[in-house]
Amino acid sequence: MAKNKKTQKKSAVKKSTIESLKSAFIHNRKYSLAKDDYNATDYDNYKSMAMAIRDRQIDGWIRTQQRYHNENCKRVYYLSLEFLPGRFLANNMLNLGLLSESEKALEELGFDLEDLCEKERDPGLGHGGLGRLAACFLDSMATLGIPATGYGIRYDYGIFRQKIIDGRQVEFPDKWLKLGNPWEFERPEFTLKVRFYGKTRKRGKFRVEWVATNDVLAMAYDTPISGYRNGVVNNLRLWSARSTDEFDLDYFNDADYIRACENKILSENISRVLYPNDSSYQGLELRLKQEYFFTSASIQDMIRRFKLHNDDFKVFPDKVAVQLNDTHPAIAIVELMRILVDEEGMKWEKAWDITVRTFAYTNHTIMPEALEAWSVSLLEKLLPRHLELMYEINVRFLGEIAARYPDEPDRLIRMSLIEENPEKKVRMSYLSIIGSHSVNGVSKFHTALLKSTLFKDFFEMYPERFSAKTNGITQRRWLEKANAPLAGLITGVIGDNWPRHLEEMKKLIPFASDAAFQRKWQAVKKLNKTRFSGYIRKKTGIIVDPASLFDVQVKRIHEYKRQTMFALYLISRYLEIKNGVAKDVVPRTAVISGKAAPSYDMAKLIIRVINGVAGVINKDPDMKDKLKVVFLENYGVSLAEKIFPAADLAEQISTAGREASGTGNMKFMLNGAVTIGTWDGANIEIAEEVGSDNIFIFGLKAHEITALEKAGYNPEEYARRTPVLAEALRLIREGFFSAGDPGAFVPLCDSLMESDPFMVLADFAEYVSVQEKVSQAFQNRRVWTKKSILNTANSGKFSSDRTVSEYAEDIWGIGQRA
Ligand code: 26Q
Repeated sequence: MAKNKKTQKKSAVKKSTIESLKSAFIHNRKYSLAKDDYNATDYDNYKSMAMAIRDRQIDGWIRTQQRYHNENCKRVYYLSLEFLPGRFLANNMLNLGLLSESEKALEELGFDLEDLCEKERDPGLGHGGLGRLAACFLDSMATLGIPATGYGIRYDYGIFRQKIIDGRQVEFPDKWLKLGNPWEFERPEFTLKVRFYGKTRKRGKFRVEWVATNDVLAMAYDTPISGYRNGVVNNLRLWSARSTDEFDLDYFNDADYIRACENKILSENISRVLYPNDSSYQGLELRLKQEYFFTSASIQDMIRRFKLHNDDFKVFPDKVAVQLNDTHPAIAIVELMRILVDEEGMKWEKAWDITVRTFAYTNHTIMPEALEAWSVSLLEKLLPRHLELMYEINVRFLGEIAARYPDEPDRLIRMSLIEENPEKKVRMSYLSIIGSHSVNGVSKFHTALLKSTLFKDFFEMYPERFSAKTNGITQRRWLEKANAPLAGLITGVIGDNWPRHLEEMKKLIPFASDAAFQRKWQAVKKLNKTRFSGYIRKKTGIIVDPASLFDVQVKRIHEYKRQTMFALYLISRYLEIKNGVAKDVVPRTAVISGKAAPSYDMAKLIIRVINGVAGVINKDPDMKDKLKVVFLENYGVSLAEKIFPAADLAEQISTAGREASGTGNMKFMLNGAVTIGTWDGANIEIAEEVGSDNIFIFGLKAHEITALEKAGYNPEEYARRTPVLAEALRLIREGFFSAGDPGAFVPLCDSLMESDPFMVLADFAEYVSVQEKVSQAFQNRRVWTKKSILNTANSGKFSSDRTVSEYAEDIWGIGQRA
């Protein structure tokens, strides 16, 4: 009886929620958009619903921020040049606990939730892993009740939109704000001045004035970030550049006036566009301006907030933790020093102690070409005071090294912040280590490599600063939202705790071999694959078989990630099927997606090769039902959400030692895909969790790669030893996959045959033989399904909730809340 009453009450509440969502929708459409049933566009309808949901975040937002304020608690600031949050609508519904009510409300209004969600533009404010990690962390920090704010740039143009035209990547500008953004709130009252150029003037022993600067304004835009059903709403604050409105009135003539206006317009270019390069450091002035612009505004904002409650900077590190997402915001270290020393008049030693205790640095790569080093001459011009401070930091640091290692002058050269040749540059990673109390890598293996190679000297000097924080992903977006059918099946068996506590997935282990559960698991995968096949057909016209093995590689296109090796494998299968010598005939559908940096010629050529191979294979009648190759354009968060649920096999095949962690690997695992991968990054920890029977590992280990490089690597030898590889390379070189442009792929073949810096050929033979094992395993449905279930069941470690808790405990010095 009591239970009955409770259910009755629940359904009454649900009903009234649905009614109120419906009336909010109608109200918003009419009074915010001035539209009705007749003239509302699809986007208007999306927006009306978005506003209804956003309004339901606001009470929690105000309450949460008020509570942080009243409690004067320690705050975490996550500084990142990149955020890839994905679409907000369905995710906010999910986190607010309004998903089913919203779906029903929309249905009663005559709309389909999924269709409406498709109208939202992805905020593409990042390239890949590092930006998506920042977004997963925001979700986890709000869910764990951590008082955190994300700071970044509100780029007018996000990462370019990729189209494939004649097999080639073509870039188009991503004007994502064109139709407005219902999730952000403009905060003109939080507009801060950021200074550039000018010169310095001494004012006492340490204190210096920075004058005659050229100023730009930073205007705040806030986006609420809801925790998972806990009432917590944190803030993502993105800065947009505005010109100052001081006008110099003595223009000599019209031309001066025009030039003055031009300069004002140019200053707003700072937040215009995300640099699309994630592979090589370029050292461009506008990029440095972006880094300093958002960093300076964010530090000013933190200090303003700190001063509301505290009057002594001594306690700053007890109230403020700043996490640097790679070195991109590292100039923040120097900015805080400048404010403490020059503006607050603090002694150097005290200011430095506060700074070091405030900052923590996360490294995401050991590849030397991606490491930031700003030229001294550029710094001197753009940030003259910061350069002086960097020199002072360096002099003192070198003094420390000399005192500690008196007989090792080499160390001074190796560890100096200043690189001397060929041009004087400041090494931003060294600055980040020296200026932080914590340095972390993003997987255990990556951290071990940092300690033994790139940062060896620093690890010897400050061992206590280094730790591993293995990346994670939010299971809310990547399973509950992206894969509702699987989420539903899982909840039916183990209950609904896993969205907060992913370790609970372990409860699936006893069901891994259960025949009835396996059948349900297979049915869900089949459903997802069938739906995704429909998507492939709609977007590319290619018809794929949902029963085939979906073999997927999605990530940025980069030589070290070795999409080339996957392409070579597909060619080898093509040849073997064609020649009737294929050992297995398990039908496969290869799915590849990812963007290449516009200036990275080799990566763009790899895209062309894949499309060339796809063209030949897909139209060959002998391949029908056996092999299909699909390149999906414009990879991003929203496309990823469609792909992961449909994958059987995840390609994680980087050259060992190069992939810091990977997070796509975790999204596949969570969705029940099995990994084929190298002993690299988080693959190693995935193998540890899932067990060697449930992952396919192959290839040279990192130390073997290094040894082979030292011994002298001759890729041609490997091609000679593996005839099908030699044949594949010959066909590529001779234009078999580039009809109409026979020489197109010669540079790729030359690179592979002459130097092969990422050792594709060295790993190829073993890769192919492990792929055969994959096919065999896939043929046995029960064997494969068990592996698939065990991947999901053992994915608990890879929740970003776990990652963020470790940061909170070990780095930020805040105990677990909520
Ligand atoms: C640097 C200088 C100038 C302009 C751009 C850049 C730049 C921008 C973005 C350099 C690198 C990036 C992105 C790096 C990245 O996404 N790294 C990935 O980070 C993930 C999260 O830790 C890891 O899982 C991946 O292994 C790592 O590749």
